Amino acid sequence: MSLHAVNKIWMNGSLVNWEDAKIHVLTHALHYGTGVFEGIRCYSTPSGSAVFRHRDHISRLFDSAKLYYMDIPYSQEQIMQAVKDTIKVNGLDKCYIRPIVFRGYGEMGLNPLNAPVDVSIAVWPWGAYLGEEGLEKGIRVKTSSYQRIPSNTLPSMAKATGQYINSILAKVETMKAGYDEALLLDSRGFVSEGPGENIFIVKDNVIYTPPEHASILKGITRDSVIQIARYLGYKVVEQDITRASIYLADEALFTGTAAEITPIREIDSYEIGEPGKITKEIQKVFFDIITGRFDEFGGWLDII
Ligand code: PPE
Repeated sequence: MSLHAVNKIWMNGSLVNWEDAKIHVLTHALHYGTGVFEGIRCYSTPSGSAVFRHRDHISRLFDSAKLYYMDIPYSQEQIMQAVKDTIKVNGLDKCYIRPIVFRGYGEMGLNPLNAPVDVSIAVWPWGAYLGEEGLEKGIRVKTSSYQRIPSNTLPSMAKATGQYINSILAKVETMKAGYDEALLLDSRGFVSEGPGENIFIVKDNVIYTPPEHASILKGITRDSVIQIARYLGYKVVEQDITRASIYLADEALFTGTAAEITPIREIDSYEIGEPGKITKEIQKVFFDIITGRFDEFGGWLDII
């Protein structure tokens, strides 16, 4: 990812130069992981650049902040406007957007409540998260020996910076074992999600995905795929999924803002195969929606 292609970053209400977007080493969030963030994509459409499911992402950012006792000193509308301003000032027609709300400099120790709440928004060009070839041909996934953090330990609904060290351990472990991406099980041993993606499987033309209680982040792409699949006439079931049923799936795919819709062609030592019919159908509709060529879900695009 070419971060330096970008000139300006929004920080606490103003657009600052790239090289000035700095924080102190005694920033609370650096020491204790007390930050919450979003990953959003902006796509190029015939009506101009459009932020995908903008309101839903910003509203999840506010929910994550609430779970970590942070009051964001801006309204959702102000943050949405700031996102648009940041994209425009950098002259990008499509990009990845990373808003972050974090406990800043001013107080150390485990009580974060007196540390300031800082907000910044950066954008940068970010291509296929798991590679162009992955999007087309599917990726190889391995179940991690690390479990997804149970939701009575950390709220999986929150997209908090500190929670991502769990994802990072799983990701590095599986990369070092020669795979493209990890799959995490929940503390009960059921399938949860990838380090930065939700998972779906297809069996006998029915689509399955783990429920909220399987310690997942409730992905916005996950929700989009559920809605698209139902629109296409498929049955989608949110239920606990065992390891074995993943191995025996007809099709499997990861969803996420960064990963978009990435087919899975192998899990552990089991072959799932080339991207299947339903995966390809959903992928096509998704890519038509985000590029403004599918009116049915046009409301998901916030033209800037
Ligand atoms: N689960 C996790 C743990 C997760 O981080 C993401 C997004 C998802 C599911 C999918 O959620 P959604 O983007 O709303 O469909 N992961 C973000 C961060 C990736 C990164 O490497 O950084 C993302 O895709 O932007």
